[in-house]
Order: sequence, then structure tokens, then C-alpha cells
Amino acid sequence: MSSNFNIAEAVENAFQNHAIVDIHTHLYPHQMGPLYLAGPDELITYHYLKAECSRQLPADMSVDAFNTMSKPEQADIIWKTLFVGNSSPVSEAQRGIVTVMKCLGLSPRVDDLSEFRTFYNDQNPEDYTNMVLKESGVGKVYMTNDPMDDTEGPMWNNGFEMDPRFKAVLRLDSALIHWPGPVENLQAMGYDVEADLSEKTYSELRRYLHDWCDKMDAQYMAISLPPDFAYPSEDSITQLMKNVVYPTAQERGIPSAMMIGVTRQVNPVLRDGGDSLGKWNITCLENIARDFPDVPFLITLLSRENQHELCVTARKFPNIMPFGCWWFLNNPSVIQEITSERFELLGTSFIPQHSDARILDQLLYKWTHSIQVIAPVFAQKYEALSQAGWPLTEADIQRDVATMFGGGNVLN
Ligand code: HDL
Ligand code: ZN
Repeated sequence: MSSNFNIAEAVENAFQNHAIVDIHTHLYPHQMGPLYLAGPDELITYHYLKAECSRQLPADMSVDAFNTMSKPEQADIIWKTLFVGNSSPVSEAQRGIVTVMKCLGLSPRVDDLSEFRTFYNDQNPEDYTNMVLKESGVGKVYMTNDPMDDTEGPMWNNGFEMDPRFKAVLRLDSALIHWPGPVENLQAMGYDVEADLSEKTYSELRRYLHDWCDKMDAQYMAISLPPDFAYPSEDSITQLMKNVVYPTAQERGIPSAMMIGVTRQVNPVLRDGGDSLGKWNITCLENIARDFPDVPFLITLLSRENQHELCVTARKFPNIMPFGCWWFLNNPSVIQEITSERFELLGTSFIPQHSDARILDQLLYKWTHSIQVIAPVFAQKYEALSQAGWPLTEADIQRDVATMFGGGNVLN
């Protein structure tokens, strides 16, 4: 029995008709001044492209020398090396630039960035933001907000006009990772914490979380953790997650997002491109979800080898919501595999993707490329369901896409 409508077209229409909720990005509205990043020089110096360029730099240029250059100079080097040189821009990040330029009506096969720069310099941030969100199909963006960032913290204290399409997320890395490193900064912010972890320090840190969730109207709290993050453990980070983050998430009724598997700065000379990955022991997630059954956990793992077991663990604990194909997984071949196994093991109870965009214009490619891969997986699963005898309707497909790309019943 096949459906009486074209399933692939119905899936495409469902995506066309529903504004995407992008639940993890590093984007900021232009009202946040220097944190708002857009345009060719930001796009081309994206750390994915800097890392890829470092593999093909001219023989007479070291990465150290590249690092000393201005952003436009770096963009010119990257453009010449990856887009004008003697290789095709076939990587996902490289192809993304081509997609962005085509979407903006610019020819991507050019010798330099002058046309792109001229085009972009004529844009005003509000109109450009509206255009990019419209063209990418994104209706809501969740940010990554760090009160301890020297640029961002004062903005929240001084106030700024908030764009309702940009939702705040309290990012905890700088407050909790490498304890007691953050102690001095937290004390300077008025939190009476000490290096030795005590109930008083836990209480003060919970106050930090409440204060900043209130100030930002944070929709969830997020932290990235290394592959050796263990639970249970006497490690400081584990004690802080257990005694500070999870209880606060439970008290506020907001998710605790954990992004696990990143090994920071394996090659420091690449700067923000120097991070890598490792496989996590997912038994730790079983232990956390069992100890905190009332906390909704948004989980994304960086190792491809963790993906199937994340699906199985989510079957065991309803408070685990897998989300996105993060970072090194955000490539068509891996997105296809992960999305298929998530459908097969979790039905529609997962959040298929987030962009992780850092530069506004990246939305124009990150979502286009993702949906090019994800939509056919949706169609394939609906075809199989229809073939099995389920009288599928177009409304069913629209409802599922709206749920899965609308925050997954965990975020609204
Ligand atoms: O920690 C994170 O949120 C990661 O997404 C990092 O920002 C990483 O550098 C990145 O940009 N991934 O796409
Ligand atoms: Zn990120």
C-alpha cells in the first residue's frame, strides 16, 4: 500500500512551511555589537576553514606567520589557497561558502573577495539578519552566552535591545571547567566561592546560575565536556555538575545540555581550530540520567562511535534528548547515518540537527546542506511506514517536522 500523495514532496513542503528552531549556535543579534559576526572576512576565517587551509598553506608560510595576519589578510590567504588554488572546494565547510555566495547572488568562482566585500558592505545588519533568517528558514536561534566573557558580561549588565528571535543559553564552561581556575573571576563577580568544594561554594555557584539564568532568561544551561568526563567521580567537574548544575536545572525546570567528547587544544597553534575529539564512556550518562530522572538532558556527543549507543541509552531514559550532528559529525555522510539510526531506535523523539553557526551567513549553508540530507531520510522512513500499511497523511509529516525542528518538545 503506498500513500496517495508524493511523500518526498510532502516532506519538502513540511520543511518549507515550518520555521526551524536552531537549538545550538554561537550567533548573536547585531544589537550585541562586536559579538555579531557576519560577512566574507568572518565567513572565510571560520576556524574549520583555517584548519583546512593550514594543510595547504604555501611552502613559505607557517601557521604561526598566518596567525599574525589581520582577518582580511587571513581571508585572502584562505581564499587563494582553498578556492583559487589547485584544488576544488569540496569539503563541507568549503562547499558551504559556495552555497552562501550562490544564495547571495554572488559568483563563487572568482579570484578574490572584492565583490563579496562590496556586496556585504552595502548591507545593514537588521535587513541582513532578516534576509538570512528568511532564506535559511530559521525562525529562532539559541545562542551561547557566557557572563564571564569580558565582552559579553558587561552587555548583560548594561542592557541592550533584545531580538526576540535570539534566545539565551547560559554556557558554563568558563565558570566550572578546570576548577579552581574560575574562582578568582567568580569572586570578582561577587560570588563567595572557594577553591575547596564545600556546600557553601556549591550554594554560591547555584546562586550564580540562578542569577544569570534570570538575567538572560536562559532557556537551558550548556557545557562542553571532555571524553574522560566521568560520573560518578570525585573529579571537581563531576562534583560541580552533580551539586550545582543538575539540581539548578531541576529547580528551574530547564534542560541541562551536555556536549561531550571534545579534547580542547590538541594543536594550540591552530587556535580555535585546534580542538579534537574522543569517545565517551556512555555508562556515565546512564548513571546521571538515573540519579536525576526529573532533569531533562539535551545530549550531543562528538564521537561518531558514541551515536548508536546514545540512541540505545535514550531508549532507557526518557529524560535524555539526543540533539544534532555536532561539529565533526556535521557532514552529509554522517548526518545520514545518525538520523537513520535515531529514527529506527527513537521514532520522532529526537532533535535531528542544530547549526552550531558562528557567523550569521553560515545559516544559509548549514541548514540547506543538512536538509538536503535529512529530508530524504524522513521520506525513506515515511515510505517504509506507508508500505507497511500505515495510512500516512501530509498533516502527519508536517506535525512531525514541526515537533522535531521546533525544539523537540523540550524547548519551545
Ligand atoms: O563547544 C562548542 O559549542 C563547539 O561547538 C565549539 O564552539 C566548536 O569550536 C565549534 O564551533 N563547533 O562547530
Ligand atoms: Zn557550539
